[in-house]
Amino acid sequence: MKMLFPGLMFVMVIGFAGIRTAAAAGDMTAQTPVEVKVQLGDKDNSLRFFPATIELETGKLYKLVLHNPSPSAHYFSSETLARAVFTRKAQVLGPDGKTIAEIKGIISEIEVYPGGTAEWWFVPVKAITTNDLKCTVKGHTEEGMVGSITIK
Ligand SMILES: [Cu+2]
Repeated sequence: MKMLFPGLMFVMVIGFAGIRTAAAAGDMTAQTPVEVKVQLGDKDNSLRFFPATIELETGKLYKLVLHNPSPSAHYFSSETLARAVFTRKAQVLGPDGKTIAEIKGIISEIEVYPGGTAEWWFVPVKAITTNDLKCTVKGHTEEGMVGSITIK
């Protein structure tokens, strides 16, 4: 019985170390992000998303890069996507491509101005299929600036 106690302590110490390691590995926001690029409009001012179909998977960290090369401001807006992801941050890039602002908290839509780029870093936590991706600038949805998003 006297010999059993040190052995038990050893098992407990190793056990707690194991729990700590498992918790760190479970931090999905610490992954290297999968980059997905979506262009809002184009130089000819087409009212489209390129691509208009986006496929994602739950549990992976994504860096959704939203670039607007067009002469008009555009929104990237999907209520269903916003409710199916955990947002780590959003970033605004300056003309040299360096981050000039970082926004934390819940994001539901992002407006990108002509020539601008924003990044939305998130981890999808729910499987969805939606056609509610749209640009909410007046008239753009009606002109076809819409898309679909699937999270598997
Ligand atoms: Cu638009």
